[in-house]
Amino acid sequence: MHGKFITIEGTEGVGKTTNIEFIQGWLLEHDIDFVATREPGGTPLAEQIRQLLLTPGNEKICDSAELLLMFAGRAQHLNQVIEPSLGAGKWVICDRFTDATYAYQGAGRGMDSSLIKHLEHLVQGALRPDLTLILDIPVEIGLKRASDRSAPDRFEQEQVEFFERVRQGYLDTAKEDPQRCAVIDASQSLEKVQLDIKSVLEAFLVKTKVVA
Ligand code: Z5A
Repeated sequence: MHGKFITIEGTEGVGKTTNIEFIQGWLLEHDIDFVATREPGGTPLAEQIRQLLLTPGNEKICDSAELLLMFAGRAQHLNQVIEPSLGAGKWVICDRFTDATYAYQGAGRGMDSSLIKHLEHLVQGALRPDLTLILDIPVEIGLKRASDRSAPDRFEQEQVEFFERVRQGYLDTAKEDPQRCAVIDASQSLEKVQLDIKSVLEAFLVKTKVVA
């Protein structure tokens, strides 16, 4: 049996890392075998690409190089981790995936979404997440949470307007694909956010069992 592919998305500091830990606990409780991973990254090579992408440096990375590096890492990650795990019946929980490319490189940087779609088909074929949790929060709150936690990476040095476009990009994706995407209000207390996540996961599990 093929495993399920769940992705977690959102702008900076929405609580993806925190809530992935919660999701892992929920999967253990339900005796579901899983792999937790992230993008950019997830394999040694893709983690090196992540370093190139996130570390602020002297050479400006042009938009098309940034886009291609995202998909280079993703191709390796799919080949080495995501596809084999799903094929072995495991669930894959991924901190960001291609919706982030539409949001950051597409809505944020202004790159043509048809170009992103083309690369998506090239790298992923028909593979898409089964469920995507979009944690949504006003940009200033997320940036404050992220800056309280650690020094800014290359993306976090962008202006607020960039993150506003990214946030809107995610909300547009959720509108276009409501069957797959669930938007969670991440400005609530952590307990409330996790109750909402749990109810989305429980509904997904029921649907999965009905379809199986
Ligand atoms: N990127 C891209 O451009 N294109 C792509 O295709 C892909 C990625 C895949 C790396 O992402 C960067 O790559 C990302 C987009 C780009 N931009 N950046 N930067 P990342 O996922 O590694 O990094 P991130 O987005 O910056 O995530 P983050 O800063 O690690 O935030 P987070 O994981 O969402 O949040 P957190 O660490 O769980 O929580 C932040 C703090 O808030 C922490 O202290 C928590 O305790 C606190 N927190 C969490 N939830 C709450 C609630 N509900 N209330 C109060 N406090 C909370």
